[in-house]
Amino acid sequence: MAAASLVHSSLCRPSSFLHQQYHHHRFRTFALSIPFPSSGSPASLFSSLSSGSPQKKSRWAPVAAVLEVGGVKINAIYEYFDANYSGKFVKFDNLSPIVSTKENFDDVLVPADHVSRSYNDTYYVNANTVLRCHTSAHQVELLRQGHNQFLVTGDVYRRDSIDATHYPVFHQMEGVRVFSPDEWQASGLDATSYAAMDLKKSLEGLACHLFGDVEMRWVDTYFPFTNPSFELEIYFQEKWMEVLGCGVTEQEILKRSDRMDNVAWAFGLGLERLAMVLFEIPDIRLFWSTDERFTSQFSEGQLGAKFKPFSKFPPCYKDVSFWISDSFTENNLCEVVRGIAGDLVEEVQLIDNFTNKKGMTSHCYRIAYRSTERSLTDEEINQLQWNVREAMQSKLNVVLR
Ligand code: FA5
Ligand code: MG
Repeated sequence: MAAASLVHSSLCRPSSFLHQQYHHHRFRTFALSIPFPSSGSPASLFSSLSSGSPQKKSRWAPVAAVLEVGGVKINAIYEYFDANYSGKFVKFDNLSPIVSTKENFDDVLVPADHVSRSYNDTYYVNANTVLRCHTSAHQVELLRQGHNQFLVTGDVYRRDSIDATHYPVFHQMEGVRVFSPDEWQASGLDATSYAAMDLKKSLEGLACHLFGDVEMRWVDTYFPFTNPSFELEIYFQEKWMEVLGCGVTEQEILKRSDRMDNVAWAFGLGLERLAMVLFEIPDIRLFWSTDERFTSQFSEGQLGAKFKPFSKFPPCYKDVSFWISDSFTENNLCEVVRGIAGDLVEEVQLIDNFTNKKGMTSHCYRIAYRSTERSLTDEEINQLQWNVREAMQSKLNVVLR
């Protein structure tokens, strides 16, 4: 899960300011506000939260072509698992994204003081209810229902940084596979090594199935629910991009679901990130674009399709320096910036950080404004930056320099 510092701020809670601002996006199921681009598409995603809504289809319509992209990549992953595990993986793709803190955190052993539990990282509906920040929230209920091999696909929500590979709403697919003792005993390996080997083999196989020849690497990492834990990175746009987290399930999770004698692996992959590699889509914001020049490229939903950039509009950089307060967090700043500039903000990056003799800390952030669809005028950007500065002062309790 995203590592971010745990600092409390009133801004972390669903605020009436944000609620009013996004009111027109019609969150009908709950009064929770998430700063989404004013261009509209993510709102259609939200309305689908009220499951069974008759309008669901039409709300999705503006991003239909993009979802087609999603449809293709999900099918390709399903195909892989069906082919390699003779259809034994059970698929779930309509579990509610509104889950209890128990499901999202406790059931998967997330410690009480883990950063991901903070209002700074997760969208809380109320003290005991969140918008799931990962599909791992469903692991335990499905294990308890008796499933031993399953895939869970769904929308997940996070307060996070802003750049080409992060967005506050995205999609994950969770995979879980439970082994019985005879499966590893025959191998001569211990249970954990066997599961880790099978996990890496399965995911490398999936990457080959999806991408063919790409450069990838395994990185050791930490998750509260797996040990050992790994991330898979793919070399994309001259950088290593993390596409999934995975590992051998903690025995405690199996114990709690009556699988004392078993071992299991689990993974959670970022579907937009996979699609970015698959279709050479350079920026995650494009998944929310209603621009014909983008959507028309994927309307066929062909696996071999590659994104043809229609033109790259120039970015405009604005720096903002300020003395931080104790409650300052980067996620809060990003939420303020996204709340004002929507999808016109491409990146928010800390470029300078120092503490003076009096112990006051100054940060300088560089905000990159760039539309994926058109050129922005100077006036428009100046106005955005002005509004961002105003909002920073009133919402973040920082002193601009
Ligand atoms: C998790 O969410 C773990 N639940 C994954 C897992 C499952 C590990 C089962 C072990 C066992 P992480 O926070 O790294 O891990 O997110 C998983 C993937 O989601 C990332 O690799 C990335 O592909 C994607 N992702 C994370 N944050 C964002 C974001 N803000 N925007 C888009 N994609 C994201
Ligand atoms: Mg990660």
